[in-house]
Amino acid sequence: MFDLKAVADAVITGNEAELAELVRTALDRGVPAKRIMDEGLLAGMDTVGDRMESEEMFIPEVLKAARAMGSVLKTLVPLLAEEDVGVAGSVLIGTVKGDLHDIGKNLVKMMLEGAGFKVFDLGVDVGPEKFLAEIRAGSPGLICLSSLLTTTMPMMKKVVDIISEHGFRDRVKIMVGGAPVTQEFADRIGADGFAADAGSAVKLAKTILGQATNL
Ligand code: B1M
Repeated sequence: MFDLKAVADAVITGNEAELAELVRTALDRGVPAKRIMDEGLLAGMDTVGDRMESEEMFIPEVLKAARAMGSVLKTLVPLLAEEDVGVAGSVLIGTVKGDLHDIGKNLVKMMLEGAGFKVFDLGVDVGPEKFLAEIRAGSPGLICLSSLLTTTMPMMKKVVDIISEHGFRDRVKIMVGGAPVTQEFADRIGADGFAADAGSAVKLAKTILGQATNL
């Protein structure tokens, strides 16, 4: 029986070397990657969020935790991703303007790649004009927007609006996600879908692009 609380604690303390070792050991002992992710990494990051809110942890410590978590995603994500899909389409992904959170966005990106999507990552703090320029330059079938702050959620609507205003709305599908985002919000801003986590993002992307391109 492997204690995943140790994994969560290594995220909380931002101990990268210990976290890598614990994740390796857990995998060696046959703990499923999904359990390591849910009960270890995400549980740890939830505690970080709570402590941030109650001002027991501050930005430098939160960043350390975020870096530690990011460092083991490369090991875990390929194990989480489904293997049975061919290339399903191309996706443009980014965290919207004003928002610098990228762990969840990176997780969604890696899971989509693992599922056979070609993903172009615009990074964080991406404005509506940048999304528009990239849609013009390439031909993504799907745009994935991430927002972790209630204050940056309205930026998602701006992205949807600029795409519509420039006549691209019927050519691209738009999915939104991030901790404060809901299905109701997605409907309200005219997005095509909402995904609560990286696994559902992959499923929804397949459905949406399947609908769009009859794959
Ligand atoms: Co920030 N932060 N932060 N932060 N931070 C939150 C989001 C917060 C909830 C913490 C809290 O107070 N409890 C709070 C937001 C409150 C609110 O808006 N209601 C907050 C705040 C206030 C802030 C600052 C304003 C703090 C300050 O400066 N005073 C500041 C803002 C900076 C900015 O962006 N402009 C800030 C800064 C930071 C750090 C830079 C220190 C760091 C980010 C580092 C990084 O990302 N590289 C950080 C962190 C780490 C967090 C918490 C602790 C963890 C976020 C995370 O990575 N979770 C977070 C608290 C929390 O969420 N519990 C918090 C793990 C990740 C795997 O989950 O991102 O939810 P998540 O992604 C999930 C799903 O949401 C979904 O799938 C992912 C995987 O399952 N998903 C998508 C995400 N994007 C998707 C896109 C899709 C589909 C699904 O496309 C279709």
